[in-house]
Amino acid sequence: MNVDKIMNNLEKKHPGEVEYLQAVREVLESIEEVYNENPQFESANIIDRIIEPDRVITFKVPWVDDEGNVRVNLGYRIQFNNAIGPYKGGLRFHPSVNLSILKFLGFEQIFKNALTTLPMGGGKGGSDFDPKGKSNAEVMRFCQSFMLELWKYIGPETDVPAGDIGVGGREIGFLYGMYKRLAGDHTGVLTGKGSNWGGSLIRPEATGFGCVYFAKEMLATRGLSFEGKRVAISGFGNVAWGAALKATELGGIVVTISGPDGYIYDPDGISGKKIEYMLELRASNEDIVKPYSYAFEGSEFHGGKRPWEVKVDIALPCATQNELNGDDAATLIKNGCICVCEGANMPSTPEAIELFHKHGLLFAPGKASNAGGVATSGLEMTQNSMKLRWNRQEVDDRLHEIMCNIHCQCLKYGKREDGYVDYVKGANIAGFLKVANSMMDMGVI
Ligand code: NDP
Ligand code: 2IT
Repeated sequence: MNVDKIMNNLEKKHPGEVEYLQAVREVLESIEEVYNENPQFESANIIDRIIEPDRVITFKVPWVDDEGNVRVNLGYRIQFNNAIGPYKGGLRFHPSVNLSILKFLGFEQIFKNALTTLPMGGGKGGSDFDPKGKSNAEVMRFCQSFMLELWKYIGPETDVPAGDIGVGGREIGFLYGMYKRLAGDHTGVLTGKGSNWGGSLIRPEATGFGCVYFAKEMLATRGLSFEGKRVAISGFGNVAWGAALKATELGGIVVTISGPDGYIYDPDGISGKKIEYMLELRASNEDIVKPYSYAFEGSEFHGGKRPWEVKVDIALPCATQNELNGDDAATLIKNGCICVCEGANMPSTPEAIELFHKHGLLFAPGKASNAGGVATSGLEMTQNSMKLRWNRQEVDDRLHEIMCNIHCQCLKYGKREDGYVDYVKGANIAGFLKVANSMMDMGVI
């Protein structure tokens, strides 16, 4: 395989799709060796077939705001690959959403879902709609209009969307209500549903919990644990919240959270009611973390900055893509950080990852360490199909087991001769082999 040649061609076909190209390059570079050892992949042209989505659906979403103005947003669903199960992946509502971002997320989702051990293909969707400052009624009307188009393309055995940035329990409720009305049935077409109407317990916490379970396994390879460790978390959304809860429960001291306006440093630790306050902040739709510094004495707000300048042992980036660059990585390393475990999708830039590897840090890519969210979505689908419901402990135990399993897969394919584990390589190879071998079994379709 000639990665540069493939990437040059892809760049020509999709100029300017930087996030998508970044994600594809990372995977190709990791799997190059394994790919070359398996000539059957080349004869079946697996690479060209796996790097392009099966289909890209785009549509307009007209809706009426509270003042009676007619607004139009763009809606998307990328059905990337369904070799191992129905397309599965979240919906993102954020003004930055574009084709490149959704294609990168959909591409990552293929391998992440393969790692979960559950039968789920990869997909992603969303809109450039900005939920910030919108009323409940506006969000509902937008979601209903979005689903009016999307419902034609999804189904419990076809494509099962869920949440992501800007899409939480409230949005899933509005989307599901509209789907139910249009389709006339009550099937598990979305995950992240409310627990009264088919949602799985632990799904809200799952991504953050899973990320911390994964970090716990990584630390254990060096005889370490969360106990007494200082932890920097970025973001203050769903993933950051779950990660803060579990890291604290395991004895870690979470000292930062962040938003687009800056970060909060709380040397006493963000625990107990402070974590619950994160939910209030998020629900306010204000998009800022600054009010935390008024609510809790001793905490500081650092405007326009990112939390990676704080001296910590463990960093959990849980906000968004490319939010931790080479300079941030150098600062974390200088300050003695030992472990970086991604809760978000692709938060570390390639330069940052290179530095983490060079300096021997424990580093986990999101497709392995944040897979707990989609894994628990998979468990929600299972419960929906069986028409029953597991208790919290049962779901949490399965989530924990899945995260340990993903960790083992990374060790299997990522351990170097000197003992260092390249989790990026491990995750990419394990995910790729499962999908590529499944594609081989099914012929050229
Ligand atoms: P939320 O909407 O709950 O929170 C997202 C957080 O990231 C907010 O703090 C948000 O602030 C911030 N953020 C979003 N976009 C930007 C941006 N362009 N610049 C700076 N900050 C930004 O989303 P989640 O917690 O669900 O998602 C966080 C990350 O985790 C994403 O990368 C997502 O893809 C990933 N993820 C989510 C899963 C899930 O189950 N929810 C599963 C696996 C991964 P604001 O919105 O105010 O800009
Ligand atoms: O990035 C992700 O894995 C998610 N946003 C969760 C997707 C899902 O289907 O639960």
